[in-house]
Amino acid sequence: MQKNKTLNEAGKRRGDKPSSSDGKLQVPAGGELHQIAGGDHPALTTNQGVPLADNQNSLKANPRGPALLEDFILREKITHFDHERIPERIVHARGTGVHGFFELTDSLQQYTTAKILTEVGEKTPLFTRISTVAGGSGSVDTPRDVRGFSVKFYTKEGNWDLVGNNIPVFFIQDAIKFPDLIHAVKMEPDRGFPQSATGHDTFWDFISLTPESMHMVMWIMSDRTLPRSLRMIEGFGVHSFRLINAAGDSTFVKFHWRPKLGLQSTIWDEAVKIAGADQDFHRRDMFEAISAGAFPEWEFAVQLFTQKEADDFPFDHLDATKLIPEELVPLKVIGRMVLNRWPNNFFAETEQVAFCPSHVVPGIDFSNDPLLQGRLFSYLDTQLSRLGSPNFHQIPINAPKCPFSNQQRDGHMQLEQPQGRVAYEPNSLSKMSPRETAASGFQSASIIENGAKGRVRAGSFADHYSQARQFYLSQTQYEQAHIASALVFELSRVEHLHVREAMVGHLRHIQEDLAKRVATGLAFEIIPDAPATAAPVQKMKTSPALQIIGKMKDTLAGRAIGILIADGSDGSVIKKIKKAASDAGATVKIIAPKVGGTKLADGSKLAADGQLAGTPSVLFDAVAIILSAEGAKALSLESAAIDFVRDAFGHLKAIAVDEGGQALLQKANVEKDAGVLDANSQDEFMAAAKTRQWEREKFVRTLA
Ligand code: HDE
Repeated sequence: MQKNKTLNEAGKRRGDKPSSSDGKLQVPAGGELHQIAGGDHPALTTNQGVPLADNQNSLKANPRGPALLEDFILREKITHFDHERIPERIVHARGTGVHGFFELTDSLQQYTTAKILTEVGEKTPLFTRISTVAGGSGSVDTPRDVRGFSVKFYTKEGNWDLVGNNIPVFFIQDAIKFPDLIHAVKMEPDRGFPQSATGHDTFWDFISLTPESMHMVMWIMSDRTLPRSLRMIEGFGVHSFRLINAAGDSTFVKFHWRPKLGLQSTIWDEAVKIAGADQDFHRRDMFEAISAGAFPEWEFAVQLFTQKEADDFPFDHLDATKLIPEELVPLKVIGRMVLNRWPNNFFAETEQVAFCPSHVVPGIDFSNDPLLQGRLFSYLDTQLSRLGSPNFHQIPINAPKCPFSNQQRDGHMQLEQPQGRVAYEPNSLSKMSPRETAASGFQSASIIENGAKGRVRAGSFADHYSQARQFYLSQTQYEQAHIASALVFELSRVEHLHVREAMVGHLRHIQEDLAKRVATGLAFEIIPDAPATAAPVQKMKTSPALQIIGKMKDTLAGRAIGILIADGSDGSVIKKIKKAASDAGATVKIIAPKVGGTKLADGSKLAADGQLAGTPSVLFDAVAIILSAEGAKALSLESAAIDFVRDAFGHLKAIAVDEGGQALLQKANVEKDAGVLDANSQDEFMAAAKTRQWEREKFVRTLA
């Protein structure tokens, strides 16, 4: 057989393999490519450091013969590959992680000794992971779902993990119900679907039998579970924690994250379509923002209250199905979080990061919330099975950035090589072994516990409807309609009539009109009976802080505008819109039938950012349709173009249109309203783009 010889130049191997490192490709008999080490390219080796001569071919008895077991290179590579996956998280499997820092702006010295909360101006490195709950790690970013909001602060006194959600309450009151809840929401075990969706029988069956979940149900049926961007969600520690000061006094605290870009959600029909258009919608948005230097930021705030104040609340703050309205205990902003660095490697960091609510630092302690108490066990336990070793704290993303040292030894994947013969404490043989820190070491709050031991749910946990009612009544009419419609949608997917009926029964305690709207949406002729309650439903003051619409910010920062063009479009109008949008902080993308270039009216060529068929308007917050008469005629024959306009209108977005573009609007049956604007009035378009055209909704869909 003819052999190809490579040159004996520096960095290349003499022998019978071809090379392309110098651009001179020599084709071997089989035609495969061999790239040779040299210059900045180091030698490719096995995990034992043995350089590889050939990474394209396994060892065979002859060129067309069987592979040989002796091929340790093939076996090492395939074995490693076979073991590349670790068990995904049983919940919160799909997540996006980013590095950043926390900066304290206001000291809590009066309440805590924790340095991270007392050293103003100090920047503490952190890693934040935002996740969905129900779907697997490869599921889409935009299901209707709670978002996990975990922050690992690498403080000078050890790691503090604040493992929260974007909703301030939870479904259940006691950790013993968590496996049931998660089994009910995840795909049904016999059929293996639905992936990442609450609209199925087992979820609503469990919920209908768990009245304590009704407050959370109001939140998950609201647009809070359909965020526009991970940069536009709030975060909550959910449980009450304790802060402990130098005198040993403790104060209760709830932790809050508030996004600088304000809150914004998509609407259901849009979220469904985004799932098809871009499965990674949120992860991509975060990646692009970090790459562009538009670093997302959140305010960090606390609600502080004493035991005495807690005793006067009309609910039990140890019950995770309750929140403390901001109007009752105002938020005190004490710092900010900025996310500014994408991980180097998704697996090493985002996948291997191990959050544990039990990771607290001196000055922070737990409350008796029974859900929190269960979590203090679960996370360490799950990390052992997920990461496979009690040494998971040595993985760089998990390792504290302050010195740490103890007498724990050995175990799978031990990376440390401790010196000396002492691995116990106390000892008198080592001059440098770690010892206790009496004054500044971790102390638990000194609390006197009394009462009878037993499996009992406290009577103070019995009110399941008052805060659900407060949440619903605090929403704008548009948000209430979305909640009612989401309930109709979800319950319409439930096959068992008795489950639908039971749910509507619960809604009667929350608000009679809500129950009626949902019953009508389900075509019930009789409204089902409400179940018995364990405690009367209280009338609580509405809390506007619970809205999304009230928390939207008047800004285009972090938002995206899409401009649809075709051959013959007016370049000057495109330019003006682009400038106005960029000046307002939005990103702008050009969409055209062909991505490589569109010939504008003046003969110049403009490359597009997205091809029309793959870039629907659901990916934007507002759109402009800039077309020549000819262009509009051509696009009128494209369903993607008609959907582009119709969806933008149906999703309540501002639309700027020039004379040519009007023809496409007509074809899409889009009539002019306050949100459909002349493309030459850029200021008006920018103002409308900052919000949704809520008034339009009644003309485009029937809401419950
Ligand atoms: Fe979790 N939860 N959870 N959870 N949780 C996990 O830990 C658990 C709860 C939350 O980005 C698991 O590492 C129990 C409330 C987030 O890696 C597991 C209970 C809140 C994340 C676990 C709860 C959360 C998790 C699975 C009821 C909001 C993702 C993988 C007592 C305050 C962390 C893992 C990340 C993950 C258990 C309830 C938030 C199994 C037993 C309430 C953000 O340990």
